[in-house]
Amino acid sequence: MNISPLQRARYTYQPKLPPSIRGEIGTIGVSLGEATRSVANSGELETIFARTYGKPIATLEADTGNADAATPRTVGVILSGGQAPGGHNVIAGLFDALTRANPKNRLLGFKGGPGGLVDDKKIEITADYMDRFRNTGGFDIIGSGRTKIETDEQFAGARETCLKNGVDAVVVIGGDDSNTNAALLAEYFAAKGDPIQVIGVPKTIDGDLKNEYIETSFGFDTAVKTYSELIGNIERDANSAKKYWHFIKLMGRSASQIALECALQTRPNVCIISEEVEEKKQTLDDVVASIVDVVVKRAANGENFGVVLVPEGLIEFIPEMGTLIGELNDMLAENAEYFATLHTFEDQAEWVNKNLSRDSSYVFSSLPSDIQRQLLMDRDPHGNVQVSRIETEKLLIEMVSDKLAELKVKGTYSGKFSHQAHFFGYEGRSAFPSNFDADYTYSLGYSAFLLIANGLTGYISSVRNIARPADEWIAGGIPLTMMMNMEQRHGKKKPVIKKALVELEGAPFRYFAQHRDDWAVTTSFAFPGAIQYYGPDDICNLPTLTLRLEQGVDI
Ligand code: FBP
Repeated sequence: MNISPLQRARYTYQPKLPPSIRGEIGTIGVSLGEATRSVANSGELETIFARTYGKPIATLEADTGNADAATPRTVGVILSGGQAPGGHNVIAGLFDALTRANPKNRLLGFKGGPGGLVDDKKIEITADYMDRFRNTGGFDIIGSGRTKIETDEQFAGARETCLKNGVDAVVVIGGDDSNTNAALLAEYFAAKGDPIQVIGVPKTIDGDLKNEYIETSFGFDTAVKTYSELIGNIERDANSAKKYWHFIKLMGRSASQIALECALQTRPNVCIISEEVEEKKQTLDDVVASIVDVVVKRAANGENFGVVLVPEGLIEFIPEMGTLIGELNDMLAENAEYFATLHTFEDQAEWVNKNLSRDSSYVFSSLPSDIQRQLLMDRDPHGNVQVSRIETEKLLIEMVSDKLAELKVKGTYSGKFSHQAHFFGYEGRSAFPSNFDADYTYSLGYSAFLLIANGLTGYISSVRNIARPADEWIAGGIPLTMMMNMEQRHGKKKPVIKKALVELEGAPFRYFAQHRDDWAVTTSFAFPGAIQYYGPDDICNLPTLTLRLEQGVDI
């Protein structure tokens, strides 16, 4: 492996821990609060999670003692879903806590995601192996995957693997769907009477796995800083050449958390927020009209350039598109076998058109054929449409161009609309974790072991108060069932962790809404530059603006 100077330097970075978990492992205990309830559908969830529902919130406490800390343990770990910067440090934190508790403890890494647990594909993570991945991006230490453990055979396979290898606890590092899986696994082991604990860790660049106790998912910080660097560079390029409108689609699945944070950091001319589009019931034409309005106003000032940010999930939030995608998801789930026999796009489109409702069929037919094809592509293993593969930025460019051409004929617009399309997603998922993510993830992994050592299962590792310096962080665990509700998936109601979408009443959106009209017409671009790993705190260690605005910390 070629090791860059930065990688070599990062190997020696020592991540910070919350004060309550800095002492000897055997001195760290846990205090438990009141019983908890799920965010909704408590009746159904209490039945599904008969043994693990409603546990209390756990806080890790220094100097309280834990007599079981040094009990020999074998822990398994899985990375699940899309890459997010800091995954390696979760494992490093887990490894360090586990080997400090008892040097004979073992850490097994199940390879390629949850499928590795089901099929018993693993490696033992040794100190030397671990050291090659500290403070680096990517998930290549053990790989990741999107397999969902859902059939009886898969649950039985996971159990067999654990029993065979003497695994006492499994740590699932994943997003909302993967942590739902962790909760189901914890319940399954409890129902079988196996003393195998399951602890989740909140991962996803999307920033949509959060609540009062999980203040952010790891990876969001590094990803948004990476995209903001790139957007800022494009803005400066646009402001220099003054000839292009750049439409930039940003990853984030359903939530616009990434787009909003990037807008706060870079002050583009337009940033669409899907949640607002849904709230205002804006049609695709309305969204296009709002962009056209800005293009026309800037053209009137002689500025035929600009930057538009588009969250990748937008398409699902436009009411008519959302209905269409919902119908397609159900239809493709219910008729998967038949659909697989339709080999040409023409046959697929014809079948789909026949079976959609009248309105959705009209919407489907009115879309460019590339977008139609993208809407029919495979769903992910959780039944979601893969929004990263739908070229919404190109759809918007096409529709804005058409509208501007009409205005030109009417004589109400005389500018020039040259455009560039971009998609930023994968660029940010495996970057070297920022200092924030390196510290946060190491703390999450370390806490995950402490929850195990304190006998808990069905929890997600939590580190709070993170808009402030690590010296003020609070470590603990949140019961997974507390974050759940029931939702329609694959045509059936399923327990899932509720996604945290952008709140229109929240401080980050309100700040954006106060400033966006200014940013639209008066060029106000901001250039955050590259993530800095070494230097003063206010350059290297600041959390996201979202976190600071949410927690009332000065920005
Ligand atoms: P997770 O939810 O698993 O963290 O993945 C997030 C994400 O990066 C989304 O932003 C994106 O839509 C999706 O993964 C892309 O998936 P894939 O890596 O399978 O192309």
